[in-house]
Amino acid sequence: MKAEWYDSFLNLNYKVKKDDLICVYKFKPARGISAKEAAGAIAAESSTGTWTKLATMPQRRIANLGAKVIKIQKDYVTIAYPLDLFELGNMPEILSSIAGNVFGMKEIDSLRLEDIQWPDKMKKSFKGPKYGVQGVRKLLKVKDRPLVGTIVKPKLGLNEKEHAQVAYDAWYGGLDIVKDDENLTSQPFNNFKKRIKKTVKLKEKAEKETGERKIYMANITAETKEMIKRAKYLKDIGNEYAMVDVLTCGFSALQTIRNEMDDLKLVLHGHRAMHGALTRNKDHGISMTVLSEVCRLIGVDQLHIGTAVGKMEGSTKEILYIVEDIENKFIKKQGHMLAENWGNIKPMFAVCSGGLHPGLIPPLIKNFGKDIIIQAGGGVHGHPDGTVAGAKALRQAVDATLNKIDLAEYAKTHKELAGAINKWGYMK
Ligand code: CAP
Ligand code: MG
Repeated sequence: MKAEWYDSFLNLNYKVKKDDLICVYKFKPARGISAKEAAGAIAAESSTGTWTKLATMPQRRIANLGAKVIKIQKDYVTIAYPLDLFELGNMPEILSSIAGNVFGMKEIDSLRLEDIQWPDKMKKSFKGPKYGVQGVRKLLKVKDRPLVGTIVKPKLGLNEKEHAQVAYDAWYGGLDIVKDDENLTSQPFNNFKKRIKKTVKLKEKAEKETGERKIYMANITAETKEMIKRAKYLKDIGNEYAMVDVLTCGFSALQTIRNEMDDLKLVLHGHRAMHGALTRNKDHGISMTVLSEVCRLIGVDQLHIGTAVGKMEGSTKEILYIVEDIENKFIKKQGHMLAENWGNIKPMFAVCSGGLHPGLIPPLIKNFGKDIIIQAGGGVHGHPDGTVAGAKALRQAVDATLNKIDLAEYAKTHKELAGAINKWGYMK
């Protein structure tokens, strides 16, 4: 049965208003459905419409409130959403509109939210990162080289004392950052408070011995009130960072935690566990670009975005676009991706992680530049001579790359790096 009024959401001559939110979707109409019908359905169901005309429709014109299909070009449809459709500062509501029911409709075979252009009034209703790239660099006193870090491995199973020792070895070996893994919270074998206490104590020891600032990104992921309690504990014990699994926690909880950071003043590290369920299928779901923009607006200071050279899916082209989109003030229109002016929303630090080891550092820095946070777990703790050597090898690979020295050449005088590239090889 043909829906009655979806085509009234088509307005290809519509003149976009400065307060409109603009979305680009990649779409494939279902069999027997025209591109216009499918596009109208997306606009209707993501704004004011439903499949049949309504007796409850008020006399006054609310058509202006409805979303408008402004462009259909090959596989892409562009839709303009009047600002009044949304509650400013409420990310869950905004996503329930533009990324809600639309993915389940029979009118489409597949649908992917590719990019969003955010109106200024909406951007101003979010806090953005408290620290961002420059704030994190200032905290660590590292001016322009990539930050290097590790994840304590194995991701689960170590007790608090073992965890703290692995972290200490990584810092002692020269790494800036140690983080908990995305699924380590407060399990029977590793209690949150005990872990933090032991690890922060050894962080301070490593800082004294190396003379360098060190960072511990402790995972507070839990029920929202519990997350706030854990963040307060980190603050009280003098730890500067908290880590949150942004998707499994949800954007409502993430906004709550970001609000708490105004008082607690912790840096927020965002892990994107579960993103693949949304981002992996290039025809259906939500792009990592959109998830990154949502996190920048809400105010995560740094976010995992991929490596292209490591173990996780993601192309150099897509990841490079995301690095530019989250770290720059202006982003130009590129193909079907929209231009953006981030105004006063601070740049969010790009985190490259997943299957990295010293041998992959040259292409990583060549592709994405120096404003990245490099995280290697197996690539440090899997070093044949252990964590301290693994940490040294990662730092050495960064130093060699920044000084444009071939890794094999540099390894001749740096045995830790030699150990790493003998085991894992290297890319130029
Ligand atoms: C990396 C990692 C990170 C992934 C997440 C892991 O460990 O700790 O969670 O990087 O993926 O558990 O796999 P390794 P992404 O260094 O040992 O691979 O950054 O793509 O979100
Ligand atoms: Mg992990």
